[in-house]
Amino acid sequence: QVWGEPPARHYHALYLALLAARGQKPTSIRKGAMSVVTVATKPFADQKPGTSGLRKKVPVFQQPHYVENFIQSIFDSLEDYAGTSLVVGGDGRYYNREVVQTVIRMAAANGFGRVLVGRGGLLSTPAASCVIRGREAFGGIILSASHNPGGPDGDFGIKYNIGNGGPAPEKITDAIFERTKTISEYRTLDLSNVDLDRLGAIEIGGMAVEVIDPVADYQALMASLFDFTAIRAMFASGFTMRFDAMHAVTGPYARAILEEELGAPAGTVVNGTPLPDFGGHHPDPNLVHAKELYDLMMSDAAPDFGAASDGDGDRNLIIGRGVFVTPSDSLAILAANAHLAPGYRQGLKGIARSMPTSGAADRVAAKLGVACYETPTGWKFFGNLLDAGLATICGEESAGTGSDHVREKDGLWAVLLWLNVLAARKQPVLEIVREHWATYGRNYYSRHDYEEVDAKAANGLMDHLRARLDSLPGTRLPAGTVQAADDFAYSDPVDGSVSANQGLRVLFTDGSRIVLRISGTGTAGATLRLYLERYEPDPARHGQDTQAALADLVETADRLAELKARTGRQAPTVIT
Ligand code: G16
Repeated sequence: QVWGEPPARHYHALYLALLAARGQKPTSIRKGAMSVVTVATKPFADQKPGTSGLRKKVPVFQQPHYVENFIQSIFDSLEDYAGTSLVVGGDGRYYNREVVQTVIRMAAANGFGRVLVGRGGLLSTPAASCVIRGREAFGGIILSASHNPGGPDGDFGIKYNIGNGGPAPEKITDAIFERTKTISEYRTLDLSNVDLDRLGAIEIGGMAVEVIDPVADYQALMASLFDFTAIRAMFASGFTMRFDAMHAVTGPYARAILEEELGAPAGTVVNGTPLPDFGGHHPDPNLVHAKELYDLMMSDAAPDFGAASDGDGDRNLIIGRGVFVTPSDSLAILAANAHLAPGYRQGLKGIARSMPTSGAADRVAAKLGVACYETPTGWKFFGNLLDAGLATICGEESAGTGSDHVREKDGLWAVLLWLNVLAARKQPVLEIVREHWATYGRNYYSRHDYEEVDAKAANGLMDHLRARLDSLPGTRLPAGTVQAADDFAYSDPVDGSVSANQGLRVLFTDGSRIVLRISGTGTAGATLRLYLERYEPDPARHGQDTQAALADLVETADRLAELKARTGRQAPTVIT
C-alpha cells in the first residue's frame, strides 16, 4: 500500500474482526446504536446529471430534500458497498460544508463502513480521484460546480465517482436519474454535525469518519511523477512564475507543492485562499476570467511562466511570457514532451482527446506511432481507455489535461508537467511552442460560446443544422468545400457502448472544421458552443492572429446555423 493505510476492504475486515471480538455483529450495531431515520420524500423532475454530475443554482439545492434525494438515488444505484469506504470532499464553495455533513450522515445510515473526508470538507477533484484510487475506496462524492461562480446565488454540484477514481459512466448516471424519478424515501442519521476541521477518525453510528489532509496523498503522487530536483534547481536559479488559484481549491495544493516543496518564492501563488464565493470572481481559468494574469504575462513585467486553475482544480491555463498556449496545443506539446518526466519515461500507450479538441494531438500520436482516440465531451469517456491501458495522456479543449495517474483531469499536474519540460529543455515557453508548430504544423483553434441562450432557440438551431447535414458534402462555402458532415457518435472500444448526438460536425477538404454543440454544464438557459479549427502546415504563416485566421469559418458557421438570427446575438459571449 503506497499510502501507509490499510486498504478499505482490509479495513472492513479489521472492523468486522473487532466487532466479532466484542461479540457483536455489524447489523446489531447499526440498529442499536444509531438512530437511522427514514424520511418520506417526493421526486424532483430536474435531477438529470449533465456532462459532469448534477449542477444547479444553490437555491435549487437548498430546497428541502433536494440534496438528500439525489444522494439516496446515487446510493440506490450502487451494489455491494456495505462496509466499504466512501471519499467525500468538494471545492469549498458556498454550501459545501452543509452537503458534506448530509453525505456523511446518509453514508452511515446506508451502511458504508468508512467515510474519508478532506479537512474542512475540501478535496480538489483530482485529489479526490487520487484518494479513491490510493486508498481503494468504493467510490466518492465530489461537491463542485467546477469553474462556475459560487456564493448563495451561484452554482453548486454533486458528482459521483466510481472505484477507479473517475466520473461514473453513463450507465450509472442514467440509473441515478431513473432512481430520482421514483424515489419515495431516504435514510439518514439523527445526528449533529461532525468536526470537519480536526484531522483524525471518529465513529458515528457504527461508521468511521476519517478527516484527512486534503493535500498529502496528492502531493506524494506528484512527487512520484515529476523530476522535483530539476524543478527545484530551476526555481533556485531565478526562474519566475505566477500561479493564480482564483480563490478556489488549488491554493493549498499549489502553496504546498510550488512554494514549500519546490522552493518557488513566497507570493508565487496568488489568490491562494479558498473562499466560498471565490472572492466574487468566476473561477474559470480562461482569458476572460484570468485576464489579470494574461495581461501580466503579455507585459514587460511578465515572469517566465504563468498558470491558473479552476474552482475544483481540474482545469488549467498555461501562459508563457508573451504567449497563451491553447488547451489543445498544450495537450499536444505535453504529449510530445512527456518522456522528459520520470513518470512517463517509458513513453505513451496512446493519446485521447474529446471530439471538439483540435487535431494537434493526433499529429503527435502519429509521429510517436501510438493510437489517438476521439471521444465525446466529458472526462468520463476517457476512463475505459485509461483503465484498459490504451491511452496514457488525455485532454480537452475546455482547459483539461490529465493522464493515467488519476481518472480526472488535473490542473496542477499539467502545470507541473510543463515545469518539468521547461526544466529539462531550458527554453522559454514561446520557443517551445514555435518549435512544436514548425515540426507538426499549427492548428489555429478557437471556441465561441453563446451563453444563456433561450433553450428552445438553441435546440431549434441544432435541429435545423442537423436536418441539413446530409446535403452538405460537396457544397462550396466561404471556408472551403465540405468533405463530410455528421452528428458525432462514439462507440467505446472497450465496452462497446454507443453515445450518440455528441455534436454536429462540418468537415472541410483542407482539414478545417466547424463543430456545434450545446453545453452539458450550463445552469441557465442553453450555452451554445461553436468550435473552429484550421490547420496550417506552413511555418511562414504561423504568426497570424487566431481570430483572423478563423474568420471565414465564423462566417460559414453563421451561414449554416443561422447563429445571429436564431440566438438574437450579434457576437458570442465568450471567446477562448
Ligand atoms: C466538464 C467535463 C469536461 C467538459 C467540460 C465542458 O468539465 O468534465 O469533460 O469538457 O465540462 O463541458 P460542456 O462543454 O458540456 O459544458 P468541468 O471542469 O466543468 O468539470
